[in-house]
Amino acid sequence: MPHKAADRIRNVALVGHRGSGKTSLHEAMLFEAGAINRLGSVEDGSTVSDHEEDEQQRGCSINACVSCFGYDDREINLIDTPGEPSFVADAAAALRVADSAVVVVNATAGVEVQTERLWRRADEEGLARLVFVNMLDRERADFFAVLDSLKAAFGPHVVATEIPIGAEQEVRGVVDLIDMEAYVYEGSGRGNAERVPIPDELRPQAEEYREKLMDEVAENSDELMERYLEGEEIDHAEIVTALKRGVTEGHLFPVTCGVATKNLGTNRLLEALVEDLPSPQMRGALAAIGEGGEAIEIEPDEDGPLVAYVFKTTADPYTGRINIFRVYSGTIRSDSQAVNVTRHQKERLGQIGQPLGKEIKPVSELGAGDIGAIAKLKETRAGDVLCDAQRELSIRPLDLPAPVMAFSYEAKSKGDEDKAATAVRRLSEEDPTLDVHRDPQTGEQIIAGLTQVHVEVLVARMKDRFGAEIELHPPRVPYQETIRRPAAAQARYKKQTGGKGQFADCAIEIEPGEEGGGLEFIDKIKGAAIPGGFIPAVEKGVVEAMQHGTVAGYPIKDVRVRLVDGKHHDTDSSEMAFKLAGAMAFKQAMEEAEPALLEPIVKLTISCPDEVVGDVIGDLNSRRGRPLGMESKGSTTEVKAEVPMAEVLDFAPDLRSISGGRAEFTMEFERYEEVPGHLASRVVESAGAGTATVSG
Ligand SMILES: Nc1nc2c(ncn2[C@@H]2O[C@H](COP(=O)(O)OP(=O)(O)OP(=O)(O)O)[C@@H](O)[C@H]2O)c(=O)[nH]1
Ligand SMILES: [Mg+2]
Repeated sequence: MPHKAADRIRNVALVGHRGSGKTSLHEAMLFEAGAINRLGSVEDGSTVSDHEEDEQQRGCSINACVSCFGYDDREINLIDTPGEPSFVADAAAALRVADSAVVVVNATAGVEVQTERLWRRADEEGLARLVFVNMLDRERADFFAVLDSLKAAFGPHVVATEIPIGAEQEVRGVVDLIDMEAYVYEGSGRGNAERVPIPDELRPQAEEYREKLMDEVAENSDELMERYLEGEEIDHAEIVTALKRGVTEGHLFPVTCGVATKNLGTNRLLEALVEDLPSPQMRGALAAIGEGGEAIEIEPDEDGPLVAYVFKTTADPYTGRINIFRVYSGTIRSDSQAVNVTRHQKERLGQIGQPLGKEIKPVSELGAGDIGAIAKLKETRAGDVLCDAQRELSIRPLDLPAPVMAFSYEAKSKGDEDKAATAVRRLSEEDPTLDVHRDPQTGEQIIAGLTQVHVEVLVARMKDRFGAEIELHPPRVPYQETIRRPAAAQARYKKQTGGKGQFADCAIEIEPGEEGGGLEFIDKIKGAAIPGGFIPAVEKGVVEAMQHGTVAGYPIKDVRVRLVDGKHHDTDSSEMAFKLAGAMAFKQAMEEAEPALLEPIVKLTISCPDEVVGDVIGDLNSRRGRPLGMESKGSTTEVKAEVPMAEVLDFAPDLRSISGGRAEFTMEFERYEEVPGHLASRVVESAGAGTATVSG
């Protein structure tokens, strides 16, 4: 048997800031490796990776895209990811299942916001990394300035293994600092690299950067360090071994460079992938979580029990649901069975395959370390684990930002509600950063995402894929009402129309109750003034009356009601009569109880660069915010504040513009508080007379 697959595979995520050229680089690598015969471009919407129509229209990746292809006797599973923060869930999932990452950086911009965030994620996942400085051909591209920005952001172990030949439009090739050879590129065809001696004028610079590289490489082997310090010659194989150790252990981050759209440097990058980046075997065991929260080591052994983790689900109205998974242990086979241990469901597995963009090449089996796709599983979706038999096993959930940009939505045309509901549900299965629910108080259907762009893309997808059109509105603020002082009332419901009459009488006392307590109903009836059987009816009447407050028609909360007295009639009393009497008594009592309007207060936790803290605080002040404190976390500051919900509906886009997209926040409900008098009248006005009328 040849060596096991887990030695040969490289699972690599391409990550980086939006527009750094990941999709173009993914394309060029596929092309150079011979997996495709035409070099597509993002401009023409012809890349393998951005195969969705909306990706092509927006010129930006929305979904992660996996391509499995062979190179130099190795199997590369390359995952292109979106750089736009709205779609970070896919970048996070890719970093979870990859063994290493290529961080793509724009040579004119250097380290950007999302570069840093994704670098941190890769740290958390313990991933080996190399950097590709792309767009060397652009005006003002500066490889060395970018190298400095990388070192400043990520430490001294970021080290160039290549330097460019020429600059901007004149860029022609790269110098390989390991072998001290140069490559120049002619056109963008496959095999466009020609090996040449290092140009004389670049020699001194190449020597200088080689020395920096060797200093770093030697640190990964004591023996090598000794010989290196004594000035001994060190051969290629030794350097590569030490470099690979440093990269795999996360001590060393090689920096390469090129021009994705010209297929310049991609052959070198492919070499680096197979030479320097770890295989699943080298990455070692996955730490899964057992029943009691204990760690279970899953070894990448293709003869072991099956453990496959689904990291991406796409909902397609034609092909159905497609799940993309990584096998951590064992072998997954076409036309077999598995158990979804997350959902305790058996799954019949049909044809499995290896994706290349949207195409899926059928295969009979995939072993530990590999990545594959499967269509038409019944219950399975991203985050689930497939095994051969039921076992208590889970994988640490992804740490994703909270969906803070909420809208209420409704189907654009009457009769389309079901279609809209299905589309929303299917898309929310695909996207863990999307929250859809019905607000229990306002009754509105809510769709919440990370940003406005995020929600807009989903709304467009609903229309394109499912023909479902929805309209978005700012969500209604779930105001409430309460009372400020005790009051009492007695009410009698009496009717005598012909035969049997209606009679009920009750006396109640009301007072402010505990915060968050809703209604506390206390039965203080003595001597069966109201028979026990009718008392729940009185309470029902109170509950109904509380649904529409007298200030602006919002539900009344936090009231204690004592039923203290009443009268009944042997033949004319009924549940209905007592319900009506209960509601009447409550409404009467409300008139004396000084009703008040309450608004929800949320707690914001904002993480922003130090420079914008002042602006953020200023913005919070203008939203009636109360700062709760600040804490410095490296180069960012965490600001906490309480703010009325009514004031934060447009906070997400505003924070984005204040901070240049560099701030993030989470929002959670805290409590209700009284609306200040001058604002209360505005809420009452906008609630309108209609809602304020009290039914009963
Ligand atoms: N001049 C030049 N343009 C490039 C290069 N690489 C990519 N581009 C262009 O830059 C733009 C963005 O490239 P993409 O490949 O879509 O970037 P991306 O990183 O995938 O972007 P997101 O998916 O939005 O994160 C496109 O117009 C590309 O044609 C390059 O090396 N040189
Ligand atoms: Mg892209």
